[in-house]
Amino acid sequence: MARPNVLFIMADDLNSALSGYGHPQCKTPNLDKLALRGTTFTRAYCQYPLCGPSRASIMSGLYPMTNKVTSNGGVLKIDTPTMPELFRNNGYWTGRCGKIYHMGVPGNIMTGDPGTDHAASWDVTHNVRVMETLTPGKAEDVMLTDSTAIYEEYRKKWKSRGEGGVFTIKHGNHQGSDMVIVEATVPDAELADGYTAGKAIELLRERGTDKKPFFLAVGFVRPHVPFVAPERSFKQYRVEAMKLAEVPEGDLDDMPSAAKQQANASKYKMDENDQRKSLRGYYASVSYMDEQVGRLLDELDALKLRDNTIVVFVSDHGFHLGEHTLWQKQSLMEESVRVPLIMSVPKSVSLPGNRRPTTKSSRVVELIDLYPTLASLAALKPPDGLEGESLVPAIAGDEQGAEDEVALIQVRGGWCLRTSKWAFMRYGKQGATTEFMLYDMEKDSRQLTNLANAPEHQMVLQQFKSMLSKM
Ligand SMILES: [Ca+2]
Ligand SMILES: [Ca+2]
Repeated sequence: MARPNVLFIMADDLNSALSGYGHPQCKTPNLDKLALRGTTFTRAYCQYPLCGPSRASIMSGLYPMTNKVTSNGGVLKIDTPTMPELFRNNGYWTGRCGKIYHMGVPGNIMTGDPGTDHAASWDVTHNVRVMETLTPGKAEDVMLTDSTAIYEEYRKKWKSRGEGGVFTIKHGNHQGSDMVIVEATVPDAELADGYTAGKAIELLRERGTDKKPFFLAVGFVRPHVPFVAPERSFKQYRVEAMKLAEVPEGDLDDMPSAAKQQANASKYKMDENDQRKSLRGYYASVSYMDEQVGRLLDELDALKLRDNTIVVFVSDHGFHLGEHTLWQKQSLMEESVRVPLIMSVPKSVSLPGNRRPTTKSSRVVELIDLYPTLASLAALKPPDGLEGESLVPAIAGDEQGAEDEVALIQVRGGWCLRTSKWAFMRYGKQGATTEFMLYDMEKDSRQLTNLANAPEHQMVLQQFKSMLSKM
C-alpha cells in the first residue's frame, strides 16, 4: 500500500462549540460526519491559548518554553525539523493553504501576507487576501456605537487605497479582538475560508493518486473575529434564541485578578443583546467553517483519496463566550484551553494489534502530541527531543495510564496543569506573590468553586505546585 496522505485542517479560536461535542446550539454537520469516521478526543488541550505560540508548539512538537515562541510575533527558530518539514524530508509533497503558523486576523488576511510562516515546511503555499472586516454586507461592531457609518467610511478608503497599499483600521479598538459581525453578500471565493477551501481543492486535484504522498495543511481563520460569514450561515441562528452563559452571583470573587483580565465588565462592556449578537456571529462563523471542511472531505471522496488519507481536525485554542463573564482567549480556564480534536485514520494504516480506531477517547492529550502521532502513523522517524507522545495507542482504544496523563498549558504570567480530575493554575512568578486556583473537574466541570484555599485539598495543591516546579 502507498504511504498515507495527511490532510491537516486547523480552525482558529474554535472552542468545543460543535454539535458532535454536545453543544446545544451550534450546528456542525460536516465535522460530526468526520467524527463518525474517526476518533474524537474529548480532553485535548492547547499549549498556549493564543494563536502564534499555540501554532508554533503544534508544528514543532515542542512546548512554548522550549521553542521560545511565546507571543504572536515570535518566529520559530529550532534545530529540529517541523512536522511538515519531517514529511517533506521524507519524500512527501507538503502544502499550506491559509493560516497554519501565525497570521494576524484580520490584518495579514486583508494584506495577503504570510505572517510568521516557516518556509522550510512547505513546497507550495497560498495566502489569503480578502476584505474580511470590510466585506460587503451588513456589518456591526458591537463594541462601538454607530459602527455602520464608521465601516462605510473605511470601505471607501479601502477602495481608494491602491494595489498593495497597507491598510489599517484604527478607531481606538484593536481589530483583532473587537466583536465585529459581518453578514456577507459576496461569493464564497471572496471570504477567507471559502477562498482557502477552494485553493485546497485545486491542490488536492493536482495531487491526485499517482504522485508523491502529500501533507496538505489547510488553515481556516473562522471563528476568529471578525465574524464574517455569508447570510445563509447567519440564517441558522436567531439573536433572541441565543443562550448566554450562566454566571452565578459572586463567581469571580474566588479568582485571582490576573485570571479576570478578559472580563466583560472591564474589557468588552457588552450588554446582553450585544452578547447575544456575538454568540450568533460566532456560531454562524463556526457553521461556515464547518461547511468548508465538508467541501474538503467531499473532494477527498470524489478523488478516491479518502481510503489512504489521514484527516486531522483541530483548533489552535479555545474561546470564552461569557463563562465567568470572560470573552475570547488568553485565559487558563477550560473554555479557553480545551480544543476539539478529531483524527480519522484510514484502514490502510494499521494500528497496534490490528485494532480499528476507537470512536472516542477521554484521555488528557496535548497538541504537541500531534507531531509524534502523525509521524508514527506515516512510519516516519521523528527527531529526538520532541516533547509530546504518540496518540496511536489512544486511537487504538488503549486507555491504560489515562489517569496519570498531565497537560501543561502556559499563558503570559500563568501556568495550568490539567489531569482527568483536576485543573490547577498558578499566576505570578515563583517567589513573588503567587495566586492559585484548583478545580475538581469531576464535581465542578464549570470551574465555579476554587478549592486552592480549602484545607482538605492542600495536599493535592502541594503536589501540583511541586510537579510544576519540576517542569
Ligand atoms: Ca487563534
Ligand atoms: Ca468562582
